[in-house]
Amino acid sequence: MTMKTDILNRLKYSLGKDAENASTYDWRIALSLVLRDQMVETWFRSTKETYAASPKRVYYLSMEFLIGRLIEDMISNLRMEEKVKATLVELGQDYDTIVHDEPDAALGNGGLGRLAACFMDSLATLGIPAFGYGIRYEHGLFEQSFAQGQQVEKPETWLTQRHAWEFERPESQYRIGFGGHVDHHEGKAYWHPGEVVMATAYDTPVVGWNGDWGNTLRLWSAQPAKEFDLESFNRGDYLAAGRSEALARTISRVLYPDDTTESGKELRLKQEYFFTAASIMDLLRRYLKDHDDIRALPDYVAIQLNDTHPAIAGPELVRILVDEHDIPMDEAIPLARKCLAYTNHTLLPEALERWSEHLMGRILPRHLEIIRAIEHAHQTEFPGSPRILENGDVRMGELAFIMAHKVNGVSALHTDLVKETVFADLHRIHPTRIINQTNGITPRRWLYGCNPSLRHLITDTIGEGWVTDLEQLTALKSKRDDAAFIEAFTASKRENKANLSNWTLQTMGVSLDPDAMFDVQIKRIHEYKRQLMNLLETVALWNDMRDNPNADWTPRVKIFGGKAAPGYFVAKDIIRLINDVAAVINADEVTGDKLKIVYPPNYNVTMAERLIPAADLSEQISTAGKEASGTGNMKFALNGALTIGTLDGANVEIREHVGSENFFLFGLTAQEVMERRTHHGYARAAIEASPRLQRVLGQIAEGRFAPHDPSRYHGLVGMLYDHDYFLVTCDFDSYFDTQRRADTAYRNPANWAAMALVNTASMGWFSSDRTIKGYARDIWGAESVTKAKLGKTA
Ligand code: Z2T
Repeated sequence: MTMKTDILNRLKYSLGKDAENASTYDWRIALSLVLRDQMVETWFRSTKETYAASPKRVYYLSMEFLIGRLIEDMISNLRMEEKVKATLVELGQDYDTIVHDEPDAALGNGGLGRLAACFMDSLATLGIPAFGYGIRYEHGLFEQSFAQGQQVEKPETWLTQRHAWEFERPESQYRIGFGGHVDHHEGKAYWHPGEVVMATAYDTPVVGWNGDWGNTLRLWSAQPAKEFDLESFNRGDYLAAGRSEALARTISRVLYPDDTTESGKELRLKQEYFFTAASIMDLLRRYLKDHDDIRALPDYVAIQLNDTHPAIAGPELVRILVDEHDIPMDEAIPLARKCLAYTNHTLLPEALERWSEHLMGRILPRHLEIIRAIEHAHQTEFPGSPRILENGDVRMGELAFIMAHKVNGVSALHTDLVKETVFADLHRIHPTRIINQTNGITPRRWLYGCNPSLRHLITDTIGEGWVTDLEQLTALKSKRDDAAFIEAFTASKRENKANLSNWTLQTMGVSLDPDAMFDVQIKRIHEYKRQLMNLLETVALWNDMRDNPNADWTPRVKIFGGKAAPGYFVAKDIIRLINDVAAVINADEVTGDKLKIVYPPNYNVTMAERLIPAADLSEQISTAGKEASGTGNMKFALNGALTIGTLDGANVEIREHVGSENFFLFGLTAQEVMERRTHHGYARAAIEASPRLQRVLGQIAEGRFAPHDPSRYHGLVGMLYDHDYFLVTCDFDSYFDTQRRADTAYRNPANWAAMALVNTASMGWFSSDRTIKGYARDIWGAESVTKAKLGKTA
């Protein structure tokens, strides 16, 4: 059968529509179902091969999977782009319209969730048998709009449409208990939960490159436990009967919108336990189907904890081993540890999860007992070591560390800081436990998929092997002196910039000059990421341009994108200031097209795929020591943008790979930052030493950008004078000067393009395939089942 007939059949039999009456949505779902059928073949074959090989399986537990759209992944990984395009032409449908109709699966806040999605793509491409486990949130990250420049949040509703990629698994249901009490009889513990909800599995196949391997992303949805309710109901306990239904309705309802700030809410703890417990039960059931010795579990199961959110996995696994398999506590703890590993994603103290013992005891009484046993065992072995239980709190970082056989940081610098700061004492006791695995990005989405013009140029030059072996890009380095190639490389970037300009024109009514430097900062809005410093530099540049309007300025477009956590008021003020400044500068006829600011609302994965290929300059300007890694930084450099950045996170390693001459470095180092904070009045001193900064702060404080509400930004400016914890003021001059060096470099287009090309050609190491091979080798002891086909995996 042809793909055309397949699609028409799906339209007819799955959607009940004929071609005459089908909407874009109908066509999109019909096409998705046809593609899903293809994936199922790979998926079944992989499942069979996994059972036959009985290898170690990897379980990636993550509260977030920031997937974005799936349709283009499916089309390109199945190598069906040409076929789909041709078929849609036959059917009189527009490919782009259909592809863009899919809503983003925005089940994550930022880097941590996107990393999990890149890892799923690499695990499948490498043929490593793996499951991703998470929550099937009914509402993903909120949608952002601006009203008079201020962020407005509204609920995200991706599941009001049919999610064509998933399969509901009513047979994979588990009862998840909460609360109640624990009885002890003859040395055994019996937990009697006070409420129960059901976890139902929804599976999305994740197919790797070429359709060679397929894994599963299994997301849990909460459902009322009906039989339990009926029992309470019959007992006349009407409140208990309703409770499980109410809990079930809320538990998988919505993603918490905080990235690196902890909310400490009871519902959040319930979400964490809900998906962790379901995942552990599920993987144990799978294991016990083919194995009878529970003590061999670590030979077949590797569980990765994506930050501390699933750290309750430690006590949960111990609970099952002790209470259900009668393994003694002192044996159960090290057995569980052999299965578990923990990735730390931040050093920010406000992000480190702690739950009050009181809350933990109320929601998970048996787990609190087990946490005390874990604490006791560790203190007995290492007297005086850091405690899990401190000041009436359960510290999840310490719990995760103590229950993991490996703990990893996400960049070289971050890993050093993990050893020196948050886990310094635990590191002394367990000196081989902390290791580094620098983050990576999938080249399938972040070059092949998002940047077709560069993809074609590269493939025409070096063949297609780079898609699964990104280090092959180094072959492009020799092209830096090839004028024809440089011209083609420049033309590809220009095409992407023109496309972006069309999009901003259509969506925001602003067109951009494709000859201007496109300078992009897209990420969550956070003080440590210093969008404010970028904006202050923009205002300073504007002042200089107006002072000297006839000078030969390098035209710039400043592009911002990102959401603020709804309760993070300083971040929301920064958003409002960006929009207020944009309104004034964009209306200025003196500077005109030489300086523009655009801030498209509702930044998400799909928007990143549009903006990154069109960027000339990538803003990676966090206060040194604060950005654990960054992964956007990698996406930009891979797509031929130059970075302006600090020595923070993975910037350090990016600079080493691309060469310091192809990277705009500025600012204090992590050590200097810590040192500077000990100087009394460092911010005021920095401002007094910088007339340019003084002038900008004066303008903002006077209401230049909010004439009808001149005191609007007094708080923000006052904060810079008095606290400035993130050293915006101290790094400002160095940042401004480095921006002017970028201006100068941009005026030599051939040289700029050569530098950009070296960036692209040097980014092979940042493939998430490399990262996953590192985890497989150093943490999981897992292997590729398809490695014969893929060649080297080491
Ligand atoms: C997050 O995206 C990150 C860290 C978090 O700490 C939480 C969230 Cl939601 C709890 C980010 C880091 O900020 C970023 O530097 C890093 O690249 C990313 O995780 C992936 O490791």
